[in-house]
Amino acid sequence: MSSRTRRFDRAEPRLDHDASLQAGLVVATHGRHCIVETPERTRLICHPRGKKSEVVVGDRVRWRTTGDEGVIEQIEPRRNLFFRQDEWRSKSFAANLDQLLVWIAVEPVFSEMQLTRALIAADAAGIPATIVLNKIDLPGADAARQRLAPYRAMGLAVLECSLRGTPHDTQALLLPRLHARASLVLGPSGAGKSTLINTLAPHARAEVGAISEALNSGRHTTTTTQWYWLDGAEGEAGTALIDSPGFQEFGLHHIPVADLARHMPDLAHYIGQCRFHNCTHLHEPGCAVRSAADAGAISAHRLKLYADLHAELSQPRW
Ligand SMILES: Nc1nc2c(ncn2[C@@H]2O[C@H](COP(=O)(O)OP(=O)(O)O)[C@@H](O)[C@H]2O)c(=O)[nH]1
Ligand SMILES: [Mg+2]
Ligand SMILES: [Zn+2]
Repeated sequence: MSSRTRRFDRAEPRLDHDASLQAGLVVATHGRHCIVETPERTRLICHPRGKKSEVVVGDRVRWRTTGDEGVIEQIEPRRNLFFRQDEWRSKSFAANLDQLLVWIAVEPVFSEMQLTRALIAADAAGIPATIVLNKIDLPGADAARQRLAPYRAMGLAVLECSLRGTPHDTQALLLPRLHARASLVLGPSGAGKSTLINTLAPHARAEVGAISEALNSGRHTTTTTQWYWLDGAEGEAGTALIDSPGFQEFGLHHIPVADLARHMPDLAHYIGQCRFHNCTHLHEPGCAVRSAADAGAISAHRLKLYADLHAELSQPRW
């Protein structure tokens, strides 16, 4: 897919090299401050230079010390950037990701629209996605599983787990998927994201807690994005989970409406077969996407999500 090679370097990183600068990884952001980790794994508070340069978790940066703190002078070019584009603002989640882990649960019942939005944004950013359905110990597990059937059928990895179950099973299931990758954990509040990080990275969580609390005025809910190394991952090429705060809205205004179907794999499979090359798959004759839906090969609900998103992205923004 051509979008896989597209780059989103919105912060316009500077490429010039300055030997007096030190390398670092942005592991948390708190408004204008961020926490940078050195290659030796020490962490310090840094400020980005200038008003425009926005650093995000996962950014590789070059920085210099000023007293106890640091100033970020350069952001290395990003391999990818996962962000949403709401009507009036763009919100970056994290950069340089190997995977999006969409973390949903049997309860609270997940929104398929939010799930679809996250998957479209990931595809547009060239980031592979895995869905994890948590809390399969609860009675609604079968219904949740059925709602996820179309996602499995379109080729996505859909895992199931219960963090209430034995931690060992969860680790055996998840660790091979996470190994040596940086995974952004994204999902609704209450789905078990904090429980996941407590299970897989209890040590990292405690460590990050102290420095973050100082910046975050002691709040315990996730209000900022945080990078966690998994325990025991040192020397193993680095397995990391990135926890992010919840969101109300997940705008896709950065996706051209004509590209929408291309980022939905179940629809994308048919788009080359429509009679018209610029088919919107809403009403044209000879539409292969709608025929596939009529034949049951695309779920009616997914086609409805597509139509709703198409309408949203077609609205003039001014
Ligand atoms: N029944 C059940 N409850 C779970 C499971 N995983 C997490 N929980 C509970 O779900 C609630 C929300 O979890 P939390 O990790 O705070 O969710 P977050 O908002 O996504 O960070 C907590 O009370 C957890 O104990 C699970 O697999 N099964
Ligand atoms: Mg949480
Ligand atoms: Zn069509």
